[in-house]
Amino acid sequence: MNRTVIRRTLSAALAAALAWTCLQFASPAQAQAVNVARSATASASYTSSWESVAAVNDGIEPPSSNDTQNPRWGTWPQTGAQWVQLTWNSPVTVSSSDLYFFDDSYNSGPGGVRVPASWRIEYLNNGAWTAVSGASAYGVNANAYNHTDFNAVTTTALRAVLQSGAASVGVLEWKVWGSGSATQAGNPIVRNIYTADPATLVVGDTMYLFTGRDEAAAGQQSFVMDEWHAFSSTAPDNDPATWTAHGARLSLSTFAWAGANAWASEVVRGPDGRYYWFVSVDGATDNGWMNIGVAVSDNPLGPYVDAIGGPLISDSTPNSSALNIDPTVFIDDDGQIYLYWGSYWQPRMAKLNQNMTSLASAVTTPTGLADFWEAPWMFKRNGVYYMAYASNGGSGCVTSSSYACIRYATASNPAGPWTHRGVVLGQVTSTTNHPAIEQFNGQWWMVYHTADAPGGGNFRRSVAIDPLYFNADGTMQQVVQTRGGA
Ligand code: FUB
Repeated sequence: MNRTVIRRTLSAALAAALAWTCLQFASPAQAQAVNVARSATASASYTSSWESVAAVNDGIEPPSSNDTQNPRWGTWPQTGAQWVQLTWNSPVTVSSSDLYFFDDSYNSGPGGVRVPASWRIEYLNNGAWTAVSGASAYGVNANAYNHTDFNAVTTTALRAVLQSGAASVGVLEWKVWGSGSATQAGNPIVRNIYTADPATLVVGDTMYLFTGRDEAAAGQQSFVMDEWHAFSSTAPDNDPATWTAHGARLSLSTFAWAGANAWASEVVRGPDGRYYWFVSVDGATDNGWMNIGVAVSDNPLGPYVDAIGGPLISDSTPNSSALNIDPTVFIDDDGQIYLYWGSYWQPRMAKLNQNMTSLASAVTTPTGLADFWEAPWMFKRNGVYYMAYASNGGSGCVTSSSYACIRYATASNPAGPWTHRGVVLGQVTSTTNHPAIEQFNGQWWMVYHTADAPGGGNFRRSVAIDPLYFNADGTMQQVVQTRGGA
């Protein structure tokens, strides 16, 4: 099959699909309350054309007040009294808030947006804006949340009125704690953006989740993917409240040689203790299609830099796959490192050197991965090697070859041969299917993506997580997919 046919086949194999509510964060101090801001619609007195008022309740944790990576609300060049408002479809009862100001003077920024001179919280009270009573504090700190307790009010709208000081004003995130109109628990676990191609990594007491981001417009029939996001949890579950969003942590711009398609990825801790983010990207400077690149960082959340300066795997790699995507890296107990990848029914494997950035063997073709399509995920349990992968054929799997289930195979050697064991995750609502399997605190999890989010589709996917159980003989039970608290 030539490249043109392959591309058309990919497009044909993937068909497509609103306003919604989002991820919540619960801190110990608000154990009973939920962040109802996530289910509100944000509006403002004024928003600079390059900023976004939706940023104030998008659930992304600001790295600092001068956040240059994530969406922000700012009013430059407007000054004076400026407000940002949260509106709910039905009444909420709220009694505290945490507000994080946008201030770009930090670290020698231009300083066109600064913390306000003062501010207050108002609520809609029988059609009139009324200041909340009993406010404990209206802090104006940068690089931190400013917490305010106040006497509980029941309302459909709340606003923060900011009086500018040295410059214009802005807000990066506003959490409002209360009850009512709360986001429904359950899959999908990220609700403010569309996410796809999950990969997990456990570091100490934290499970990290790395995903691609689907940015296709409603109805668009192709992938628009430019960046990868990170999330974390110390108690992973399918309740969005158990996950913290860290925003985009890697993008195409990290790879000077890449042009498009921030597709599936995986982060692995290398022998040197650093974190290696293996990604699928379309190279801009070669004649081929997709490549596998590697970025490296001292921290799971970055910052990441290109570790090679070019692709690790490309179409010019001898015996590479028809489509060089979907890397999964496995480090065995003896320290040997293995890279698996591939699509279009062509799985591939090569050993990696200890530097994680060069091949230590020729590329080989694993055998026994019955009906392999793409998206391999490798792990080891009780001395047995497991390979899960997306399959678009075979019995008991899919209603049409446009869709994929997740099959798995086992082996006694990481290089195979593999023995097919069956289906561990059935067809999902998106045409593509992509697994990450992880154990955390004794519980195994299947992380995957679907088209289940409001406005979702084949190119607007959302990550979900459900428990995975092993039988006594080491086989895996088929995962029960849940959604929306079901
Ligand atoms: O997200 C783009 C591609 O779709 C991934 O690389 C595949 O695994 C499939 O999920």
